[in-house]
Formats: sequence, C-alpha cells, structure tokens
Amino acid sequence: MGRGERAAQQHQAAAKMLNLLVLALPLLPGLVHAAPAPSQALQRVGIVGGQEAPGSKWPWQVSLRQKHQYWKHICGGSLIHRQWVLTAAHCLGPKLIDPAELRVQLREQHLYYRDKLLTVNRILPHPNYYTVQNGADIALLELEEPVSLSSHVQLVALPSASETFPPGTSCWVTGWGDLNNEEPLPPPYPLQQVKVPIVENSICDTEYHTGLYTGDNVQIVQDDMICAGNRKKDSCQGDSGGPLVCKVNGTWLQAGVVSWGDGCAMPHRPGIYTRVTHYLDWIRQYVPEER
Ligand code: 4AZ
Repeated sequence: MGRGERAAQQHQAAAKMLNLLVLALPLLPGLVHAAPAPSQALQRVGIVGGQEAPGSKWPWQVSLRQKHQYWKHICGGSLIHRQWVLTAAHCLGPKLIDPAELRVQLREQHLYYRDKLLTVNRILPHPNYYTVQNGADIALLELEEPVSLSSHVQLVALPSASETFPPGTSCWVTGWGDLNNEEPLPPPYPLQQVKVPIVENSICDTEYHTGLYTGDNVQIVQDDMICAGNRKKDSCQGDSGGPLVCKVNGTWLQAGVVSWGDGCAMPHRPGIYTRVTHYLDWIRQYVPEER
C-alpha cells in the first residue's frame, strides 16, 4: 500500500487515515456469477511488468476474501503450514476483521472461477503493527481445518534467520493485484508473476528520500523491511499480503510479504516487503514446523 508522500509523513494522523482508506477501497469488482471462458487473446501482462503464472508454479499462493465485499479478493497470502496462512497485517485492518467475515481461497489459476472458500479460526496481526511505514506488517491466519496438499497446493518454506537475500538473488512476486497504478487486473483474472531485483536496504532508503524533504537521518525503509523491484517490475495494490519468494540453493524461500510502496513501478520507489526473517520467532510461537 502507499502512494504520494506518505513515506515522509510517518506518525501523522492524516497519513494514517489515508492508509486505512486505501485499504478499505475495493480492489477488484465482485464476481459471483459464472465467468466467461478464459481467452488466450489479448493477454495483458502484469502484476507490473509480469506475465501469467504457469499453472504448476507458486502452489502456496492464496487469495483472501472478505464477506463485506461479497467475497471479493482483498489481498494475497501464502500457505506456510497445512493450517496456517501468512499475510500482511494491513490487509486485516483498519478495524480488525472478524474471522467469520474472512475466507481463504487456495491456489487457483483464475480468481473466482473454481472457488472453494475455506473458513478461518483465528486472525493474528503482529502486536507491533500500527501503520505499514512503521513495520511489523505481518499476520497469521489459522484455518479451521488443515488442508490437503496436492500437486497444485503446497507449502512455502520459511528462510533461516541468517538469510539476507542480497541483491542478485533470484526472487519473484505473485498475485492478482493491479497491472499498474489505477489499472486493475481484468477478467479472467489469471495469477500474475514477475521476477523482481532485490534492492539493498540502505540503497532503497536513499531512493525513498529522493524528491522528499525528509531528512537523510530519518529512516524510511526500516530494518524489518526488504525492497525489490524497479521502474518496470513491481507488485501493486491487491498483491499485498502475498509472497516474495527467492530461490536459494534450489529451494524457494519466502523472503517477504507484499506490504507497501509509493505507487507501483515508480522511479526511485522500489516495492517494500515485510522481511520474513525478522519475524521467525513470532511465527514459530504459533506455527509448528512441518515436514
Ligand atoms: C498496495 O497499495 C501496494 N509497489 C502494494 C504494493 C506496492 C505498492 C502499493 C509496491 O497494496
């Protein structure tokens, strides 16, 4: 989430209200009726600068749905255990959503086409979450029942605490979010993927200061964040809560949770993700290690 100069307005009530408003905005039109057959023609590319994901990839990707919006997609998430989903805290606020108002859809190729919505037991936003700019934008959802895994539904591995994901690491972000600023993903809503370059924290922080009066001594990109993306490739609104995954020694590890940014694919404004390694102990308080 994010746009405009919000990065420069930490702690300001007005900025907070704007965040919350953006959150509450519909991300995609509600679709409950049978949708038309997916067409190959006129395939738009995106997340921003991405393409449709092959059906065999990203088996941990989930979609969060909110009753208040007729079970419309509100955010992404990832399956980290048969009964637990990792997502962003800002997806569940401003006023914490009731578990009865939330559903989880496991990996599907086209959003809404083969929905089997799962119910949620508990919603656990990180206790330190306040605004996306302050960090701790991470949350756990406990599913009512453990799901069965299959070829297209799999868990994503969490990194070890020492993993830093330096620039040059091969990382991808996935989701059903906007193709660009103010440009929603059109029907049939195919899952999108894009490879994004990791931007080192101090460089990302410097980038975020360009064009702002915010003092160089004021940190915008916090230590519990990780940056990725450029002017062509980025996540966008509606991708929030979804996973940034990186292939390390042949294994996909979840490095980040889509959190915020100043628009999408804007110059000097990489996408900002919650750094998963920072929250491993918190996650392990609730989620047992599996496999
Ligand atoms: C959003 O508003 C959002 N470019 C998500 C990701 C990014 C920006 C905004 C990163 O949900």
